[in-house]
Amino acid sequence: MSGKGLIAVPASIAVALAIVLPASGASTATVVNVTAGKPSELKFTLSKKSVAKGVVTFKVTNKGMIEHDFKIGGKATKKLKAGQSQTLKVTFKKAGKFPYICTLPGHAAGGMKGVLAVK
Ligand SMILES: [Cu+2]
Repeated sequence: MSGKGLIAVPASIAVALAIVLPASGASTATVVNVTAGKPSELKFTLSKKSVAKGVVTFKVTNKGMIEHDFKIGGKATKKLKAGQSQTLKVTFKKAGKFPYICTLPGHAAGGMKGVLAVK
């Protein structure tokens, strides 16, 4: 009877672990931090210029003043307002060079694009 209160705490810890565990299930979890709107409004900064093939998680944050998105390998984030972020998971099955762009009108043409090497 007195143990009832003690059970509640471990249960909440178990829930927290369950959320964390699926990510570690992947053999190699590659994370690339993508900053949009920095160092200038129509630029991206990626934390890695090349990644190993497989599942890559892009953590995209808009640090600019206007809306941006991030598109690579046929997948794209929603339009992110200033300060917003979104995680995008993309599976690269083959090595190669994968261009990324911001799809908002004029942004890629203005320099908001680049190439990620997959090895
Ligand atoms: Cu943009």
